[in-house]
Amino acid sequence: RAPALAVVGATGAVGAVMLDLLSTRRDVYGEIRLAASPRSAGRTLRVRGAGTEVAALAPEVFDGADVAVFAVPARVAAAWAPVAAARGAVVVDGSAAFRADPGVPLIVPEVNPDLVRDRPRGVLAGPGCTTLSMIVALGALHARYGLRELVVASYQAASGAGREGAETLYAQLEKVAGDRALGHRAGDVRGAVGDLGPFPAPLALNVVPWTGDPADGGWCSEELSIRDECRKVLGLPELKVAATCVRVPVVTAHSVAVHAVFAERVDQREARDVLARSPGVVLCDNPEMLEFPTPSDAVGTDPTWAGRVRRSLDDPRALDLFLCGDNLRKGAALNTAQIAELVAADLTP
Ligand code: 2RA
Repeated sequence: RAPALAVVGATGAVGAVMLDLLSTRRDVYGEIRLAASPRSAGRTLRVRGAGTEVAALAPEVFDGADVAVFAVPARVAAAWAPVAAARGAVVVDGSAAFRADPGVPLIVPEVNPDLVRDRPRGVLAGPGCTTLSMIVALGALHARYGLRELVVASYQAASGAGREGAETLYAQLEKVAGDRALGHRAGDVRGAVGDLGPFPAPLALNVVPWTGDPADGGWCSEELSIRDECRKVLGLPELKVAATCVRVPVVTAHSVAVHAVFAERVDQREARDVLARSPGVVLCDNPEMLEFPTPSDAVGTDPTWAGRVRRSLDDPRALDLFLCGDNLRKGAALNTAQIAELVAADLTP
């Protein structure tokens, strides 16, 4: 029989994208059951064209499920993934709960698909949305040139901080829209936007060099996560990574400016070809025509968009490039769905 799937967190923002993906990608599942917190349970959502009632999250949800995808906050995943695994489901978790766990492979299907068979705890994880905005392109370049060092600056969208993040940006934009008196004196935007929501500074008419929580040495947690996740996915535990994370007034789709140093000399045309030929990457790099990726063009799409590919002027082994990807699709639901499809294929005789 085709594998049965449980979707945990079906009513959230990432869960909604997951249901859309399940309804539009190749159908590899038998039964699909939906679960969410008791507060959201009881609703009927459409998946594969059929109304499906959302059950309250409980151990029985996983009975008979072969695969369980989790689109929930890390604390919920930490509590419930072991329950699902104990009942026989292979868990695919999109949260941060297990990313650093040495017993849990961190999977990006375009980069390290074979690791899905190595699941000692019955749990697989995907990286965070910022790593996922760049890792497919970087994995392809690494396979050709051998990655040695990364210096990256992120331009992260408000929805990376959840629905509250996107709502806060919209509310702030409404307050400042059309006011030409703003943006000339220190603090005038801060005074105008009102509630900062999940951000430490105004996001409208501004950029904020901080995402996540404080970490040692002045880093923010997202910067350390990017380092850890790139190392783990690429299997490069010594990779040098310096990240600066910045929140920008974009609703959805993260961007990353990358300086990547390789073991070998790079060639601009060949690097573009490598990216253009890589599944999951679209090359959009026509500088003469001022064509390059932007988040407002990448939003709602599946691939990583790559452009501004240049050989560094001062290092023939280094490339500079600009990448964009939808943080709710490849950055969350799509990567989880792709991993689950690999598991389903592995479970299907
Ligand atoms: C964000 N939490 O804040 C996401 C990144 N993983 O954009």
